[in-house]
Amino acid sequence: MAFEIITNPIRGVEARHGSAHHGVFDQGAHVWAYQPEGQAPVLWVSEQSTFSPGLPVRGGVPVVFPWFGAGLDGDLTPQHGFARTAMWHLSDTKDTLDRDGRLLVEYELDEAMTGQQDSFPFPYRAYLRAKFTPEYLGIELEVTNTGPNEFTFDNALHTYLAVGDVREISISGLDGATYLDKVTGETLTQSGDVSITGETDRVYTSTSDIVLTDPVLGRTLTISKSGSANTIVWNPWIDKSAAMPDFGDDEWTSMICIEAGNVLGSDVTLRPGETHHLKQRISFA
Ligand code: TA6
Repeated sequence: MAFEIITNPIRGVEARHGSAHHGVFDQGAHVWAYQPEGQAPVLWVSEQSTFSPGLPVRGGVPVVFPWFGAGLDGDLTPQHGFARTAMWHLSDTKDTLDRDGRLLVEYELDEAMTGQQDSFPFPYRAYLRAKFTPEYLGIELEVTNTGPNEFTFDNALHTYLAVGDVREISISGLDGATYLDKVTGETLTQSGDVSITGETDRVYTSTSDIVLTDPVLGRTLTISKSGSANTIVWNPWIDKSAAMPDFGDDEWTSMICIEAGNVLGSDVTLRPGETHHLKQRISFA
């Protein structure tokens, strides 16, 4: 068995095998490290991130549920829902790191664990499954309506990817997709590949695979997904980075968020007993 239960900085699962390094925090079922043997870290975590109970970790893959941002009407807190700061239960591990370099963890959350949130008074059961392999990181957020009434929710896997220099990357796969530009408020259509030349905060309507080309790291990642109507692309650039206490002023050059999700007008409605699966796979092209 190559994984261990850690408590520093906060409780979770951490695994090292050779130069491979993977980690998940119990808080938020928050995947924070994925680094297969011989690879540079794939996920980005701010050096200024807090690791305090109840505060979101800045980086890795925050789980956004049951609302995105402040919700469709802009009146919900905490930002991006309560799942990323809730204590999830580690319900399963499958560790074959010593044999084939693979580790699977499963976390569980339900309304009894987070308490009935005034803003989300519905019984549910959620699972977060993360599969660490030498070839890919697969993450799934599964939500089941265990109550008598239908409910509607947003979700997202708010993935922070490490890049050599965000000004040099290219993101393909969104050509022709419409997007909400949250910086200007405009709704536009993507033409060609996406490059990052300033604060970028876009919610695309797209189910396509994304290819992230990083000439500085000399790496190409493919980000595929299912159960996801949206792809969200975010880089805070200079001013927004400086305004966030848990984000180093110069760190914006080393990250890009490429997120799978169902947000804004693409929220998910589950009738009693129905289940939704949101999946994202990050693989080496
Ligand atoms: O997914 C992009 C976004 O919605 C941005 O607007 C920005 O707010 C980012 O999420 C980070 O949000 P957070 O609550 O983690 O600071």
